[in-house]
Amino acid sequence: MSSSLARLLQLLSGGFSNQSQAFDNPPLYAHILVKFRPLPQLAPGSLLLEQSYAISPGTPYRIRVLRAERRDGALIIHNQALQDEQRFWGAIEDEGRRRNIGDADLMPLEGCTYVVREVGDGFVGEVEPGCRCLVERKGSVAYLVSSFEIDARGMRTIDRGHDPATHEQLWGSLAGPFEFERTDDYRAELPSAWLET
Ligand code: CYC
Repeated sequence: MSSSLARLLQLLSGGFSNQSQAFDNPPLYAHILVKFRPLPQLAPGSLLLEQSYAISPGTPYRIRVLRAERRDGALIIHNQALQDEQRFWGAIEDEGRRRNIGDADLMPLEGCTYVVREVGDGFVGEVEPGCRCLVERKGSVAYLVSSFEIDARGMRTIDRGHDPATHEQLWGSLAGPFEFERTDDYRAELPSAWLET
């Protein structure tokens, strides 16, 4: 029997694409690629996240280091940006460059931790309460309301930005979640020690 943290790490460690959704619903959904890959040299539960538009996989729009852990019986995923992140473009496909990512490169994104719970045979995560995950888009600051669901088949995500004063939605999907199918499986790269806790 593996722990829920181990199962979350195993489900996350993969590649995902919403190709079918994007092809069926242009222009509502861009075609996006998401990959999560273990970073064994960092603290247990650390995964490199890369998100890119399928039309330009070499210039990802978001690179982060996530760290999943159990805290007070609950599962959470910390979100960290990378100093000078362009240094790590392409690292998702290059083990040598992934290994160069060190603790000194990480910048915690306060307020942007996901709180995750087990639902059915998968997990659901939502940005922590408090409206503290502040992001800027086109010159306006918004707080992020984001959730994801993951299971053996794939992942569904929804990101929205809201005005910190009025709580009005400023941007984000009106049409519903991005629906990703699993394209790659990187669970074999998880250190066995991470799965024993
Ligand atoms: C921002 N999207 C964010 C942020 C998070 C996520 C955490 C704010 C903090 C950050 O930049 O890291 C979402 N991060 C995730 C999700 C996971 C994760 C779901 C999986 C566990 O690790 N985002 C998209 C679509 C588009 C979108 C292409 C749909 C509307 O993937 C928009 N997300 C979007 C925008 C921002 C954002 C516009 C804020 C500004 C920016 O980053 O450009």
